[in-house]
Amino acid sequence: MAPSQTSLTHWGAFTATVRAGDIASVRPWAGDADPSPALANLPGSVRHRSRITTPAVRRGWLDDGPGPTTRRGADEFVAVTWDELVSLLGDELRRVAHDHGNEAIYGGSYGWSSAGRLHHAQSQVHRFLNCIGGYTYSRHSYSLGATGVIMPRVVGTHDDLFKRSTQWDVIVENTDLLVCFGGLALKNTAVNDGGTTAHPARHALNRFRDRGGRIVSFSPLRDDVEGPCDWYAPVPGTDVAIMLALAHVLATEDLADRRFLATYCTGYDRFERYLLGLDDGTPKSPQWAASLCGLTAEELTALARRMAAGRTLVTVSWSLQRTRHGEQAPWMAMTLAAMLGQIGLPGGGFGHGYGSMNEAGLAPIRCALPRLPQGINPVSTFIPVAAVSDMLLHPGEPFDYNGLRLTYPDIRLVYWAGGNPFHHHQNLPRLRRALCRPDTVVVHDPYWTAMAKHADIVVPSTTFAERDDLSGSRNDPLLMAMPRLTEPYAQARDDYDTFTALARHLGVEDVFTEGRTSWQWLRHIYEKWMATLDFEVPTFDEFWAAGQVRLPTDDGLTLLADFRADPAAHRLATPSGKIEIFSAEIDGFGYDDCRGHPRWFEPTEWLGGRRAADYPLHLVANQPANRLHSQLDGGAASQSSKVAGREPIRMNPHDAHERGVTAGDVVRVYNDRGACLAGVVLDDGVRRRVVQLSTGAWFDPADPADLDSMCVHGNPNVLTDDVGTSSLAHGCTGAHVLVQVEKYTAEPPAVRAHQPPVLAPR
Ligand SMILES: Nc1nc2c(c(=O)[nH]1)N[C@H]1C(S)=C(S)[C@@H](COP(=O)(O)OP(=O)(O)OC[C@H]3O[C@@H](n4cnc5c(=O)[nH]c(N)nc54)[C@H](O)[C@@H]3O)O[C@H]1N2
Ligand SMILES: Nc1nc2c(c(=O)[nH]1)N[C@H]1C(S)=C(S)[C@@H](COP(=O)(O)OP(=O)(O)OC[C@H]3O[C@@H](n4cnc5c(=O)[nH]c(N)nc54)[C@H](O)[C@@H]3O)O[C@H]1N2
Ligand SMILES: [Mo]
Repeated sequence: MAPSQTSLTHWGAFTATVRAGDIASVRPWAGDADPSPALANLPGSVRHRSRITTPAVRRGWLDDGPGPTTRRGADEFVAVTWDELVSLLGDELRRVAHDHGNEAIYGGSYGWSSAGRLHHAQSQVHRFLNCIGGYTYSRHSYSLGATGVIMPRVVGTHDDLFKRSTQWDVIVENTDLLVCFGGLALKNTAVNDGGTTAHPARHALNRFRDRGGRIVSFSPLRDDVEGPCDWYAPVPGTDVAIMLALAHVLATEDLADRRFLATYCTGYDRFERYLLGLDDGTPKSPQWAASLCGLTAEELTALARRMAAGRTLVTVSWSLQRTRHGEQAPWMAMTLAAMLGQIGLPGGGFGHGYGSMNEAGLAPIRCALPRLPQGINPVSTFIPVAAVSDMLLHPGEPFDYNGLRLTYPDIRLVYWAGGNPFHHHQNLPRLRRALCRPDTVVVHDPYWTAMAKHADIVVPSTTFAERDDLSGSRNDPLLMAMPRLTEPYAQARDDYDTFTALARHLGVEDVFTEGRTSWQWLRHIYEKWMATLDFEVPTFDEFWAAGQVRLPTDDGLTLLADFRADPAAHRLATPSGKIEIFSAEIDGFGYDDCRGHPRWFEPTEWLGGRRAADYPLHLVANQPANRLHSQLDGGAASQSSKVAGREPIRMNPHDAHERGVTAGDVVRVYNDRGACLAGVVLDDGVRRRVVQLSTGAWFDPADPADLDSMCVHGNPNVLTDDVGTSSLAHGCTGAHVLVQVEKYTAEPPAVRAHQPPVLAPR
C-alpha cells in the first residue's frame, strides 16, 4: 500500500499520507485554489473512537424480538458475529416482507454518505432492497424540497437551474449588480455532491469586484458575503415581501419589461393584480414591505431603480426555501427577474444556489456519470423525504402532496445506510417518538452517530478511505480514482459486501452481485459508461494508473439563454411552455398554503409574529463552515470551532448583554419543542435578535431514556418545527426557528456524543 495517495471527499480532493492504518495528514489537491478547511477533519478519522468496530444488536431487540419500544437510544448493545448479524437481519427482512409486504420497509435512506460512485450507500441500499421486492421510497431532498417541486412547475426544471447555471466567467464579465437573497456564503461553496476538485467562487467574486461589479446582500449575517457589499439585514423570513416591493416599484414606475413578460411568461396579469392590491386592497408597495422587514421604503425603492438601471442577477440561496412557504422565494425571485427582462441575457436574470453549493457557476460536464444500476422498485409507495416522522406516527392517514392525495404506509422496518436523521430531521424529540413505532430499525454507518445509537441492528461500514472507488460530479471536470488508502478498520465491511451476504442469505445473491466483486463492478461501471460517450477517454486500467480523467465541459453558459433566443424551439417543460408566473395547475389544487402565483405568507417562525413574545430570538440553523453536516464532527477542524466543548452559537453583543451572557459562556437555547446547550461567540455581524447555530453537532441527550431530553452538545434540530413547506412540496423547513437563550448556570454535563454506547460481549 502506498504511503501517500490521492483521493476525494464531497468537500475536495487531497493527497493523504497514511500511517498505522489511518490518515496521518492531508495536503489539498494542487489544482484547488481555495481548499476547504474541512479537509483537516480527515486525519485520524479512520480509527476515531466513534468508529463502530463490530456488528451489534440492541439488547432489548435481541432478548425480546422486534416490536415497538421506547428503549431505542437508551439500551446497551451486544456485539455479534457477522454470521449472526446476517442471519438475524436477513430473517427479519424476510419476516417483514412476508407478513406485511415490502411496502412496510422504509428504505428512503436519505443522506449524503461519501463521495464515490460505486460505494454510494444510498445506491447500494436501494439496489439491495429492489432485489428483495422493493421498499417505500422518498422523493426529493432536504436541500431543495420546495424548489424541487415548485420550479419544475414554473420553469420546467429544477436540476438545470444548478447544473446549467450562468457561469462565473459570464457573471464576472457581464453582471453589474448581484442582488443576493441569503448572501453568497463562500463556506458553502466548499461542498459539491460527489466531490469537487476546484473552488473558483472566491476568486470569481474578486474578479467581479475588480471589474466594478457590486454586491447587495440580504442576510441576517454580515459574513454571508466576504468582503465589500451593501449589507441589508431585514427581519429574517421577509425576503418575499422585499421582492414584492421591488417588483411593485418596477410595475409602477414603468421599469418592468412588458415585452419580456408577454413573450416569455404566462400569468403576469393575474400576479400584477395581487402586486398592486387591486383585489385585496393592499398594494405590495415599499411602504407595505417596510413595515414587515424593518428596512425603509426609500432603501427598497432606490434598490429597485438601481436593479433596472444595469445588468442585474437576482440570486436566491437554497436556505430561503428551507422554511415554511419555501416555494414562494424562488418563484418570486424568478418573477422579479422576469420583470427586469434579463433572463437569458449574459450575466442577468435569475440564479439559485450561488453560495449554497459549489456547482452553481461551474461548467457542467458533457456526459452522464458512471453509476451503479439500482434496479427497479416494484413498490410505488413514497413520501416527500421530510415527512419521515409524519409517516411513522400516522400510518394509514392521508396527506396532500403536489396535487396528489396519498396515504402514509404502515412501516415495520426502517433501513438507513449513508444518512443521519439525527442530523437532518427537524424536531428530534418527535423523531425519537416516531422511531419508537417500527418493529426494527437498521443502520449502516462507519460511526456511532445518534442514529446508529437509536438502531436495533447496527452494521459497521467502511469509510471511503478503506475501499476502491471512483468519483464523479456533474459540474466537475475531473473524474478521480479513489484508491483504498488503508485496510478496513476492526470488523468494518463495505456496504456492498454486507448486502452481498444478506442477498446470499435471502437467495438473491446473483441478482444483487451479477457475479461481480466490487473491484469488478468498478471496472464494469466505468466501461459501461465509456461505451456511452461520444468522446475518447482512457481505458479503465489507464484511468486507474493515471488517477484521473479530464472530461469536456459546456463552457460560457447563461441560464435559459436558449429559451430566450428561441422560445418556440426551446419551449420550457411547463404547461404553457413559458415561465409560469401564474400556474393554473397549482391554483387548481386549492391549497391554502401555496396558491396560483407567488405571494407573501406570514411566516410561522419569525420576529413579527405572536410566537416571538415567548421566544424572542430568531435562530438561523445554517450549514457548518468546518465540516459537511454531521460528518467527522469529531475531527480537528470541527472541534477547533467548539466553545466550552459545545457547538458555537453566534449572538449580537447587545442580545448577549441583555441576558447577562458573555463570550465563552455555556447557554441553554430553548423553546416549547426542546432545548440544547451551546457555547457563546459574540459578533456584531449578526443582526440583532438573530442567533446562529449551525447544524451538525452530534445529538447528545443528557438522559438518553428521556425522549424530551435536552441535547448537551448543541444540535439545533431539537428546536426546529417538523412541518412541511406547504401542501405542495412538503419540503424541509429547518432553516429557521424562534428560541430563547439563557445563561446556563449549573455545571454543564460532559459531552458524550462521540463516545460509543455500552457494548456488551455476546
Ligand atoms: N435545521 C436544519 N436541518 C437541516 C438543514 C438545515 O439547513 N437546517 N439542512 C438539511 C440538508 S440541506 C441536508 S442535505 C441534510 C444532510 O443530512 P445527512 O446527509 O443525513 O447528513 P450527513 O451528516 O452527511 O450524514 C451522512 C452519514 O453517512 C455516513 N456515511 C459516510 N460514508 C458512508 C458509507 O460509505 N456507508 C454508510 N453506510 N454510511 C456512510 C456518515 O458517517 C454520516 O453519518 O441535513 C438537513 N438538515
Ligand atoms: N461547509 C459546508 N458547506 C455546505 C454544507 C455543509 O454542511 N458544510 N452543506 C451543503 C448542502 S447539503 C447544502 S443543501 C447547501 C445549503 O445551502 P444553503 O441552504 O444556502 O445554506 P445555509 O448555510 O443554510 O444558508 C446560507 C445563508 O442564508 C442565510 N439565510 C438563512 N435564512 C435566510 C432568510 O430567510 N433570508 C435571508 N435573506 N437569508 C437567510 C443564512 O445567514 C445562511 O448563512 O450547503 C452545502 N454546503
Ligand atoms: Mo443539502
